[in-house]
Amino acid sequence: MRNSPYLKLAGLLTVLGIPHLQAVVLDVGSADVVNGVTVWRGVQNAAGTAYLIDQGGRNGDTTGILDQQTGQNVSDMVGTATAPTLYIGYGTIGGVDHIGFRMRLNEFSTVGAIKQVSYVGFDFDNNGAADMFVGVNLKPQQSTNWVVVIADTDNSGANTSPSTTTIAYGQQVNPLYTLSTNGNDSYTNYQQVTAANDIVGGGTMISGNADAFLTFALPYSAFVAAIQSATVMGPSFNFNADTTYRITAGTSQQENNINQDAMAGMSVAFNFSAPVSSSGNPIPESSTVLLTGVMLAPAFALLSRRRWMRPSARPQA
Ligand SMILES: [Ca+2]
Ligand SMILES: [Ca+2]
Ligand SMILES: [Ca+2]
Ligand SMILES: [Ca+2]
Repeated sequence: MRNSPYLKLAGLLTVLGIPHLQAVVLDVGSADVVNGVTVWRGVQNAAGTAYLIDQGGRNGDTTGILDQQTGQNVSDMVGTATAPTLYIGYGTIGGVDHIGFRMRLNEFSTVGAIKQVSYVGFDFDNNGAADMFVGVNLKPQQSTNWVVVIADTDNSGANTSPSTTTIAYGQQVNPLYTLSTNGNDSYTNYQQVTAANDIVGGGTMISGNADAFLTFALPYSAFVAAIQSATVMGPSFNFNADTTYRITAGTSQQENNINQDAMAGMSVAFNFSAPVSSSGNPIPESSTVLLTGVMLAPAFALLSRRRWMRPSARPQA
């Protein structure tokens, strides 16, 4: 095992400080588990004790089911103890590293019927304030044209709850990614939840009708560049594949806020996840191969330090 090609690669990447993602193809349309390997990992709650599932907050609702505020259950994020609301995935699309997200919505409909923006929010410095949002825009004028977006915050609001966001949609820190014209391609997917694609949740139908998986991915390099842009965390923020951060999610009728469903109440603090990282390490269902490789890589790297160091970094004899 110690001399396996994977460990050599992991050790090399560790020494060189290059982010290394799980070497799987990230299929946005795949089941959550494929051939026993978890592709889409259910994100855990802040305490790391269970899946992060949507919480209520409207009119005393505590279920998170049918709690969206504008009347469209296609925008109602839902989950149960065995069916996560939010998933994260890492891998390659077309040979390029991508990061992806999947959310479980209460009602499956046609792509054209969805008039929403679905956001994942990120707290990179763990201060309880969202620093950036990534999502899919399915606004009416774009209902057949899925746009994966990275939205900055303009820092004028607290961004600690859905009602205090200042999402600067017009100031994207990256260009819009117009990745699909039909909602189902290599980067975006919308499908009915079934037992076949919802291996962990068993095809649960929350509130009596079929649920939907909304899935999207974006280039990892664009994700990192946005984080390190001056308007989000700043170029000095050291982000790599092992940096941990917390995520949450929301749906909205507008690009610049969250007004339909949030992971908790609109006026209470964001319901963020347990720490995740782009290498997937903090998420328990990481594949054995990945975990083993990452855990052993530093030791291997130490043993092989001279061999794998860049020539310029080697101590001079
Ligand atoms: Ca909710
Ligand atoms: Ca909900
Ligand atoms: Ca349902
Ligand atoms: Ca923050």
